[in-house]
Amino acid sequence: MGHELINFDTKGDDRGSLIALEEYYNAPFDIKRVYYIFGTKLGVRRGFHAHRNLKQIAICVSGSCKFHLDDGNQKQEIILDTPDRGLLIEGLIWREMYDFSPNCVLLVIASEYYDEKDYIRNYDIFKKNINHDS
Ligand code: T46
Repeated sequence: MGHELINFDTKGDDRGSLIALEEYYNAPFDIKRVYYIFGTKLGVRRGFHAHRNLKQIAICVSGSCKFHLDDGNQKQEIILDTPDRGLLIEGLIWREMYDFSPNCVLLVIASEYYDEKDYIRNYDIFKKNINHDS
C-alpha cells in the first residue's frame, strides 16, 4: 500500500525540541507546498478523495487525528499523535481524516502545487482508476 510512517530525528536540548524537514533527506520528494489544517470542528470528517500524482507527508504537530486509508483492496487506520512521526502517502490512496482533537494542527508537506485536477473526489471513479492501473 502507498503509505509509510516516517520517524523524524528530534534535535533536543534543555530549551526544548526542534524537527527539520528537508527535501530528499527525510521528505522523499521536491517540497512545493506546505499547508496546515487546524480548528477542525468536533465530529468532522475531511478528505474523501485520492490524488493522481501527489506525494504528501502529514504530521500532527499538535494534538492528534486519524487517517482512514484505502488502496482499493486494503483499508487501514493510522493514528497521528506525535510531532516526530509523519505519514507519507503516495499513489492512488483514498483518504479520510477524522477524530481531530480540539488542539490538532495537521501540517502537510506536498510534492506539487495545489491543483484541483489532481483530485479524485468520487469513490466509484477512484475504484475504476485502481482497476484500470492494476
Ligand atoms: C489531502 C488532505 C490530507 C487550497 O486552496 N490550496 C491547498 O493547497 C489546499 C490543500 C486546499 N485548498 C482549498 C480547497 C478547498 O476550497 O482549501 C479548501 C479545503 O480543501 P479540501 O476540502 O481539499 O481539504 P481536505 O481537508 O479535505 O483535504 C486536504 C487536502 O486538500 C488534500 O490534498 O490529502 O488534506
